[in-house]
Amino acid sequence: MNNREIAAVFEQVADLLEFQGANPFRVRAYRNGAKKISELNESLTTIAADPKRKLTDIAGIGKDLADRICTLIDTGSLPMLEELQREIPSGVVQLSRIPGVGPKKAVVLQRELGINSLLELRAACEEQRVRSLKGFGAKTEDAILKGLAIAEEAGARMRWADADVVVQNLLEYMRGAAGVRQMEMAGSYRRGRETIGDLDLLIDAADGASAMERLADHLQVEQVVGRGDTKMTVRLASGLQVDLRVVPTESFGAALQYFTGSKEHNVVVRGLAKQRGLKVNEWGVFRLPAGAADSDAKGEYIAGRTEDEVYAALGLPCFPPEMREARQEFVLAAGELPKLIELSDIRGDLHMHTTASDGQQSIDDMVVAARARGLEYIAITDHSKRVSMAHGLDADRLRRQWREVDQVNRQVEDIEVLKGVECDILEKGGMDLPDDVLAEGDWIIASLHYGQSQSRQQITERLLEAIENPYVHMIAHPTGRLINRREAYDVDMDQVLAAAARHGKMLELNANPARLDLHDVHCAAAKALGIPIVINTDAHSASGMDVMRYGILQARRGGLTAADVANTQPWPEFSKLIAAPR
Ligand code: DGT
Ligand code: CA
Ligand code: CA
Ligand code: ZN
Repeated sequence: MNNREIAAVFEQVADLLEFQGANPFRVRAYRNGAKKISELNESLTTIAADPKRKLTDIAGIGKDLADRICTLIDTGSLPMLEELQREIPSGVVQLSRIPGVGPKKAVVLQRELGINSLLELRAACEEQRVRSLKGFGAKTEDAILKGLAIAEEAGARMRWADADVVVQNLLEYMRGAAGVRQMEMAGSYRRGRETIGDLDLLIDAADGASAMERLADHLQVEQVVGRGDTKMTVRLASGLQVDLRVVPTESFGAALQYFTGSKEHNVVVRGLAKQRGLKVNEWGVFRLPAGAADSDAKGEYIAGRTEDEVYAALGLPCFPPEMREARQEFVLAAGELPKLIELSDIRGDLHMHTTASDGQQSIDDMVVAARARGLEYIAITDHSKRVSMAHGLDADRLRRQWREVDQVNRQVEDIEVLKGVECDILEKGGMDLPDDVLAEGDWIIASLHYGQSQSRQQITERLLEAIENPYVHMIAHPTGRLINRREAYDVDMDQVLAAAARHGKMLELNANPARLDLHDVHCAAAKALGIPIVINTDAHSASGMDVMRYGILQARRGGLTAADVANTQPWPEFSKLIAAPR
């Protein structure tokens, strides 16, 4: 964690403590600490790692805060904050973040008016109930309304995996509407984007009005934002907005194509249509009378029932939705589109943790889980000792674990179990375990968990050094970003990719929905350089292996085929890939 992130955690703690009405001195200690930290010129991680220095020597950092800083650096989270978050309704924390509200006012709004969500806050402001509160007034009310607009503008985008839960529930429910003939979720959800702004639901139904009625009645619907004859917008309790469109059967494919997007993809599609004297919109593909000004002329309907039909009318293949970003797809369409990777192509999972470090289950449990998912090989890759809060393994413990892995592997006939490790790349550079230890493993992952706020040059050099280490097979989660939570560390990915290609090393696509790291564009860049990608779950429990499908979606957005992904290879082939002379 870098200073800015630690400061943000302390600010959050202060907000929550204040909300709880805690001792103001305690609240101030956290706020002060946050302020001091954000003004520091030196990384807390560096100071904490130096045995000759103490965090408490920093002005404004007492024993209490110093301990919490250590916890944050070691684990990336703070149990105290998590507990506070459990106790305090998240809606109220949300309130306090609205510009013009703040924690003090949030407390009053919650206590006096029972407001727990942004929607309730907006309603209260619009009904002018806020201005009558002591210390608020009409000006404050206005400021809060403006603040709400800003917050909505910045509106958090939901991770795909979280949106997927909402989508599955919604589709299941809407299938119960009368006379539904076809139903699809279009938009960024269908394209498998990392985050989703809103949901775009298309329904072809005998009775559109009753489909809209059913959506309005959905328990998850907090507000019907707008409603027309064929279009309705609702906001769900999760904050996600859903645009429902009722579409005639002969236009369903055209609407699906149109509302799947992306906008950029559709711009190119319309351009190509125009070259053929055609016009394409959400109602269909139309042939224009010769010499007609395309925007006005109606034209003759020639396609629209299915997406296949729409693209075919334009002389284009039906692009998988994940490809529709106006990147490479129109170039690829000149030949045959690549057959994108599917979940069933995966044969191995090469990043997972057990109780030896921060996992929740044993090696045997993970083998059982792998078998249930049809895998042929797995690697046990617990953390190395640097990750002290995860009880990372030193050389002795790792060697003992590897003997156990060998034993399990001998007993298990149907699955190859590899002796692996997720070895930290140290802040000062170099690996957390000596080469002679790494040499005894089957599968060595290098990853960078600490010193993430270092300069671009430092981080890049640390990664390059790991790639050059003859015993390292793969770099895990190469950019370190956490979606909606933490930016990637500053790294020169061009150099990392070039080095991986030069040294024949693999790069991970970590399938954890919070990571999805590599990004799609980097997957495409790696593919172009012939770098094998490995899609791993980084499972910390048996069920953790279920995230593989998110990684597959991301790989598809990167245009990867099974051949581009090393862990689609059968075990005999994969074993050759990793046994190459070092
Ligand atoms: P999101 O919701 O921000 O995650 O991203 P999308 O791609 O789902 O965007 P959204 O919901 O605004 O619209 C869905 C698709 O509908 C979009 O990819 C293309 C199409 N679309 C929507 N509005 C327009 C528009 O004004 N012009 C054009 N050409 N296409 C649009
Ligand atoms: Ca959308
Ligand atoms: Ca939309
Ligand atoms: Zn891991």
